[in-house]
Amino acid sequence: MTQTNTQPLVQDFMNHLIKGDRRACSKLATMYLESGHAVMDLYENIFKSALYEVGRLWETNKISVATEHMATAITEGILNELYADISFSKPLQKKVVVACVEHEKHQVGVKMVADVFEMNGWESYFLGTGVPTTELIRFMHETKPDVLAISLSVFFNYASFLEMLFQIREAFPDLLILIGGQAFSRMKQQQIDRFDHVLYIPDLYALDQLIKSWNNQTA
Ligand code: B12
Repeated sequence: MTQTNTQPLVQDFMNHLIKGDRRACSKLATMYLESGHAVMDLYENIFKSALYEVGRLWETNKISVATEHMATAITEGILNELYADISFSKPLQKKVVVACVEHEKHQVGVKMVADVFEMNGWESYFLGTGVPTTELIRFMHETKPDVLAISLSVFFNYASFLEMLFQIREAFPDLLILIGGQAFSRMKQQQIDRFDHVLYIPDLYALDQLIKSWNNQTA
């Protein structure tokens, strides 16, 4: 694989997104993969960077809410298209439930998280946004995951996160919970360490390493 300066590609991808040019976005993603990059690089270096930039444009009123929604919808569509091209490791008998904190509306990042688990041979159940915690718990009783992965992007949903954690802990006292998302990114490690069996993971590369280390232990 050749090293690429991704900044021009991010800019191109973002311009296509805000123009609503799905075909150009899809083509850029395919070309990036064909040039030897991994799906995870595409997610981290192109999609994430472009969406963060979309967020900055929206925050500074340079694009409308509608344009921002369109940009996200296109990216999610491409994630779904790419699913067929992802190369998966040999299936392991490991399961993860992947969900958002109740009231949280951001699901693109955590959808990528589900894909990274699958790439590593895990079965992932991606629930996305809007699942009440009681229903999540019911689902987990049925599926009996080895790990729960949850995402929180906006800090004002932090109280919902604490409430959710409390309810999940009552039902699953020892279950390992991975947390991630922008709401945690500026938090001090001590604030996270006070929760038992909870690990904060900043990005897909760190997640991939962690899953690989678990898989090696059980191999
Ligand atoms: C698209 C978008 C939306 C869409 C989401 C639609 C959807 N289907 O997801 C909609 C329009 C619904 C939305 C709504 C809002 N949004 Co918004 N949104 C965005 C935007 C532009 C992109 C989000 C995204 O997909 N990013 C790309 C993904 C790949 O990145 P990521 O989420 O960080 O995920 C990565 C890591 O964090 C990590 N990760 C994430 N979760 C997890 C979980 C685990 C377990 C692990 C291991 C890792 C992990 O993995 C990913 C890959 O590295 C961001 C801008 C930004 N900086 O992200 C704003 C942004 C997140 N939104 C913001 C805000 C303020 C809002 C609103 C409050 C706006 C409003 N006034 O209504 C509402 C909140 C609604 C709610 N209750 O949640 C702020 C949040 C600020 C904050 N941290 O508090 C941001 C940062 C924009 C900004 N600059 O101000 N938004």
